[in-house]
Amino acid sequence: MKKPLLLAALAAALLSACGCQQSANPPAAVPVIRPRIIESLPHDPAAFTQGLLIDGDYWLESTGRYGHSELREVERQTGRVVRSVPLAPALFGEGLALLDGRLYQLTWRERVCIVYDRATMRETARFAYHGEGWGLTNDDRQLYMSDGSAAIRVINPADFSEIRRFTVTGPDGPEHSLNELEWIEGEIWANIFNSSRIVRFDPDTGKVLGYVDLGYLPLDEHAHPQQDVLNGIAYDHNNREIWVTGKNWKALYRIEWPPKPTAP
Ligand SMILES: [Ca+2]
Repeated sequence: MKKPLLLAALAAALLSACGCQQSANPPAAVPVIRPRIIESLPHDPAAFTQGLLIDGDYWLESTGRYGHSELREVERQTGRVVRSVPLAPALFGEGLALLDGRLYQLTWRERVCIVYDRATMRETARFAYHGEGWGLTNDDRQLYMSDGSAAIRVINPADFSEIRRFTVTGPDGPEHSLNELEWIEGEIWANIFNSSRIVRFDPDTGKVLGYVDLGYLPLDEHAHPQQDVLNGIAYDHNNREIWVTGKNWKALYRIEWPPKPTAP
């Protein structure tokens, strides 16, 4: 087979293997996937989710609002809060990351990152930073932080100094309002504030790799009067599962990953 034909066949096979539903707009170069929901688990509707990650059998969650912010360790299957650490009333909890046995919790406008020992959930340090704190994740070496703009800061976990920063840029320009973050298989996924979309981007360049549209989630089944926007992405490295939730949602949803081919 000649090379162009081989490449064309390869591309067709890859497209077929993806099988995810592609949107006609934006261009096919930036795919939009709408993965199926595989299962759901209970989520505390009093939890104003600002940071979420998975550690074995537990959700680790940072909740927001002044006077209500907490760091929580929650049993995944039942939603039972096993341990919680309240923040001072003047602190608004935001993004959360787990790196080398330490939990890093951002605050919204207070410019302080609280560090905890994962095992004891006791505070061990505080770091200052400039601007607002929104989302936080890591690649096992360094932290990645959002602040509500289109910028991502790469942070040294030893002293919270900024190593570099980049702008998340899609086909229509910078993607603003980047919120909760999750490192997933070499990409970063970010909630876009006030939308049902997640943007996937390259952590080296900030180039947008695709979008996840979750506007179809069956929220009516799990509606809560105080239910707020989609926010919260957690990846289970052991089982290759992706979970999402929202502020004050009654459920967490596992979305199909990797996307399977749809029926012809
Ligand atoms: Ca997360």
